[in-house]
Parts: sequence; structure tokens; C-alpha cells
Amino acid sequence: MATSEFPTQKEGSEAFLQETTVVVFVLGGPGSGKGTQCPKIVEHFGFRHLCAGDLLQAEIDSGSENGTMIQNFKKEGKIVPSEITVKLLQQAMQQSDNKRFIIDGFPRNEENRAAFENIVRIKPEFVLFFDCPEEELTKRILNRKQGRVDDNIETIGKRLKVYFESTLPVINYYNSKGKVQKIDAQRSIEEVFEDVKSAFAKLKPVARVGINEIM
Ligand code: UP5
Ligand code: MG
Repeated sequence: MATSEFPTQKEGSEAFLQETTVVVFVLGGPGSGKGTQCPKIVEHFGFRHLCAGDLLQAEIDSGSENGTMIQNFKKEGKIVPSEITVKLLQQAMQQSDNKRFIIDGFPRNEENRAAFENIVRIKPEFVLFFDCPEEELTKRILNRKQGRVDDNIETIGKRLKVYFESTLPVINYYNSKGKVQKIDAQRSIEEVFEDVKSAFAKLKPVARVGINEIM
């Protein structure tokens, strides 16, 4: 904040964006159905879907200077340093006219969570948590067969370990704040989406619009 009594125009618009932007984090183990359910949420509720894993993959594909490093983290099922992921998310949010976001697969650890809160300065409206047993997760990933570098039994074990050790504590943190909507993700895609719809129906129907729409 500036030292003067009134915010500058930039500070004013940043504050406005923070107030009008809606963020929902979508978390759950590898293969729990985040990427399957998010497009349905987009279609039904008009959110913008940002998948942190896909943004990182786009960095790898673009041959950026961080690409090789990100690829190695992914192969090992490790969490990419927060500053990289948060920057990619922040850029995507700034470039989007739609200011209602579902952020898929992030934050994956406490460091991610703190970095997002400190840099983007937006707290999630709620956290959608796809709860699914380990055996089902492994089965789904092995059946996926889309050529992902991390969809092999060795990396799946590492991804699950990271999920239980680092991501579950983040979910527990938000649960302690009363922000988690837990969904039994072991059922069919349609049954899961019925519960997803109920979770979003609880969102306050405030007219939240992007900054470009009112300027
Ligand atoms: N499927 C889905 N729902 C089903 C259902 N109800 N019944 C039966 N089958 C169902 O689904 C997986 C498979 O299951 C699909 O074949 C689907 O048809 C079927 P999907 O919707 O793809 O599950 P999802 O939860 O999206 O699984 P994904 O493997 O994408 O999750 P991850 O969280 O592991 O992957 P992500 O892409 O987010 O991250 C990959 C890596 O990137 C991480 O390991 C990490 O190295 C890195 N990363 C970071 O470092 N930081 C980040 O912030 C994000 C990623
Ligand atoms: Mg996914």
C-alpha cells in the first residue's frame, strides 16, 4: 500500500481483482479424476480450468530454459519449485478474462500453498477434494495409456508417496478452516459429478465479473 491515504490506481485495480476473483482448488491423489471432472465444471458453471500439471507440461513442450528441470521433477513424481508453478498460474490468471478459476492439482505442499497466498494473494473459496483409495488410483493410471512420462508403476509409487506425505497435509489444513468439500471419487464419473454440482451450488451467487468486463 502507498504511503498516501488513498490507494494508487494500480493498487486499486489489484485490490479489485483480488476481491472479484474466485478460486477453487481441486485436489486429490494422482488419477482421482481431477482432469475428468474439471471440464464438466467448466461446462456447467463457467469457470476457467487451470491445470498446474498441464501448465508445467506446456513449459516442457515449449523448450523453455526450465523445461528439462521440470521434466525431471515430473519423471520422479517430485513437486516442482513453487516459484515456477505460481508464476505460471499467476500469468494464466492475469491473461484470462474469466476471473473464476478452478485450479487443478495445486497446491501440492505447504510451500506451494504459502507461495500462492503470498504472491497471488487470493484465498480459495473452497477446496474440492476427490477422495479415492490407493489401489483404485494405481489401477486408473495404469489403464490410462496416454504416454505420460509419469504413468509407470515406479513413478506412480513415488507420486502416491508425495501425495500422502505432502498434499494430504494441505487438504487437512484447509479442512481445519472448514473449506474442504470432500467427494467420494471411487464411484462412476456421473455419480462423482452429481456431488461436484452440489458442492458448487453452495457457492454464493454473487455477480463476480472479470475486470475487463467492467472497465
Ligand atoms: N477416471 C477418471 N474418473 C474416473 C471414475 N470416476 N471412474 C473410473 N475411471 C475414472 O483420471 C485418471 C484416469 O482415470 C483417466 O483415464 C480417467 O478416464 C479415469 P484423471 O481425470 O486424469 O485424473 P487426475 O486426478 O487428473 O490424475 P493425474 O494423473 O493428472 O493427477 P496428478 O495430480 O498426478 O497429475 P498432474 O498432471 O496434476 O501432475 C503431474 C506432475 O506434475 C506431478 O507429479 C508433479 O511432478 C508435477 N506438478 C508439480 O510439480 N506441481 C504442481 O502444482 C502440479 C504438478
Ligand atoms: Mg490431471
